[in-house]
Amino acid sequence: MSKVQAEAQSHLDAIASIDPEICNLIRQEEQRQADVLRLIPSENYASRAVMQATGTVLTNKYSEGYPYKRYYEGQQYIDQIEQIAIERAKALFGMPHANVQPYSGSPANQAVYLALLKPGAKVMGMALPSGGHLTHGAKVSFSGKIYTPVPYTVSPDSHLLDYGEIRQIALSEKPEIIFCGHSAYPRILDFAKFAEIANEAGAVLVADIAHFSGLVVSGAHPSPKGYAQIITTTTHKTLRGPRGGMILCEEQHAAALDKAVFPGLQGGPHNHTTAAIAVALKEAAAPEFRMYGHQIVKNAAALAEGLLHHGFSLITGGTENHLILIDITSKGLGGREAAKSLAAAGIVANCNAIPFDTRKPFDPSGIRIGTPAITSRGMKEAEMKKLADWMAEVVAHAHDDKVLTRIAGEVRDLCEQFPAPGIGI
Ligand code: DSN
Repeated sequence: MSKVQAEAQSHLDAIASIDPEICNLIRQEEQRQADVLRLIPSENYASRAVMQATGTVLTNKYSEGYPYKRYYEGQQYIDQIEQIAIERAKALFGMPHANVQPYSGSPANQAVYLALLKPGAKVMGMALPSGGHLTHGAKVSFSGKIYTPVPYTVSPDSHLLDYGEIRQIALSEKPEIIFCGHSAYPRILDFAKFAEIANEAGAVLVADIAHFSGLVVSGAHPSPKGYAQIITTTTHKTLRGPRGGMILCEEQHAAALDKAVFPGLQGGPHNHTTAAIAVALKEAAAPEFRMYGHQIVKNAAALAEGLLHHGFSLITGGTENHLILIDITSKGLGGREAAKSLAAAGIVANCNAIPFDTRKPFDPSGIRIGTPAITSRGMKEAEMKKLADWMAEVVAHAHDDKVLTRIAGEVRDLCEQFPAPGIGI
């Protein structure tokens, strides 16, 4: 039994006796998370404190409503927990109102639609293949089916946002809301420009900062505060909380958004998650978190430099945030093929469409990687150089099991030197 499995034994003892099958799978997942380089940029390691909060009796309680205005009795502790989470969220993001109940990022965005729009209304957002999110008006999502999407793309040449073109589209289409935010755009967003465009077009600006909210609170990415009237985010990506969502907004939208979350979309809030969000927000307010956010960006830059040195083709030529999008076809591989080979070598990424991709979404041209999780383990620039070397070796020997197995062993050795937070609680 490995060290991680031994440690995991004690905190999983009750599951082990009731349901050994599930217990065993959880243990194996813990070991996997300990042993590999997790590069999916939307994933992270929540701290031991955050994980403990999610495993408490708070899961037993129903609390429809908001602090001190509930439909059920017995809320004397739940009210305090949710109020603390709200106050911490407001303080951290500098916004006058916070709702910490959305079950995740998509429900948070759904609440924005429900609060502000009638079906059929025009919504402008970054197109999915350009790096946008499903909920920003993609045809396959509720946002593109119930509302009228007005997509903007990145420039076909530079793959950067073209704010002049975004302005033109906004002025001619007059959408009611404009989403800025992304899940695969490796550059910083210019919130001031977006706000100027939204003002001119008479639209409400919504910043979906799910991917980089941890960078925003640590000062490693500009804040949308003062530009976007509404900010949505998940809590489990760069913010390192539990899986959840939040909405922050100006007072004028507070009542409508609260009503949209409950009773519009959701029933009782997940109180165990709310407590874990409160804990994560406390951690994110600590000075070490500032350093963490900046190190994520430094690591991504170092990794990009290493990859460029090995001749990888990076969308936009590099990165300014936590993620890197690689056109892997220039190495003679498809995105899915490359992701599978990397995973076999202990380097876990996801295949991803690149802007104007000519391949199918299920087997696109790109690989998306990011540094939030490996930075949570304490890895720095030196490890990024090593990682770029391994990635180059993997793509050069993508179907050589001997090479991939050898690298997986080396990756495991490196991982042992950087214990993952929250494993084996
Ligand atoms: N699924 C998330 C991501 O991987 O970016 C976005 O919701």
